[in-house]
Amino acid sequence: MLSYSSYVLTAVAALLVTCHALCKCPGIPGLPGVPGLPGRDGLKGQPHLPGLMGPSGNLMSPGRYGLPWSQGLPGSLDTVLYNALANLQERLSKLEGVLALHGKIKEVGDKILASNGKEVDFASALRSCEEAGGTLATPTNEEENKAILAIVKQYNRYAYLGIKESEASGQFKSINGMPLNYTKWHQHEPNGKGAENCVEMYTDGSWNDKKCNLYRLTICEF
Ligand code: MAN
Ligand code: CA
Repeated sequence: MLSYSSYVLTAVAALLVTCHALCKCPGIPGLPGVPGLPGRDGLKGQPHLPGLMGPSGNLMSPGRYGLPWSQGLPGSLDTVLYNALANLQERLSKLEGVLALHGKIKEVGDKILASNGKEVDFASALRSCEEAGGTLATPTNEEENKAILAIVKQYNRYAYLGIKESEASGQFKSINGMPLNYTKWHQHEPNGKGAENCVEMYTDGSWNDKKCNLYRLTICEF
């Protein structure tokens, strides 16, 4: 199944290609990301980008000021693109609401967390997350740790986190290579001394270094 972002990107790309073909405009600068649009603000705690507010605090109307990514396009197309993005954002926000209502996703900051409910070894868990376009959930602050914990509690199963011990230094690092600026080790952990290279989350949210070949809940972040 395609992810939402794939649909958004495909839709925006299709629009831009169409506009470009229609107006033979001098060139469309790259999309810097979707600007904040009016309307529903996403779920609780979901930050949104600045929004199209002019200096007076009024909504910047499409076609009047020009959207940052549509410079050189006539105002009418500006409006078309603006409306298309606003509709997509509204639609995505509704779908996120439905999925959250059904307990299928948790949103924390810009991350979406989800589990397939499966307990597998670390490599298989990571593979499933990557095949779905994400990675293993890796808490980088207390808020994210709590959101992952909510899923651990939902399934009442320990989960592997996206953290591994590096062969060379014996230090635990995020699987994206970043150092751990936030940790939630259980008392006396990590204690594996090189023999426990993965990390599990307990049902109280604390962490334990653990062997990688056990069966633990898969929780992904997107
Ligand atoms: C087991 C393993 C270890 C853990 C200790 C804690 O031996 O789960 O990873 O550190 O229990 O007592
Ligand atoms: Ca341990």
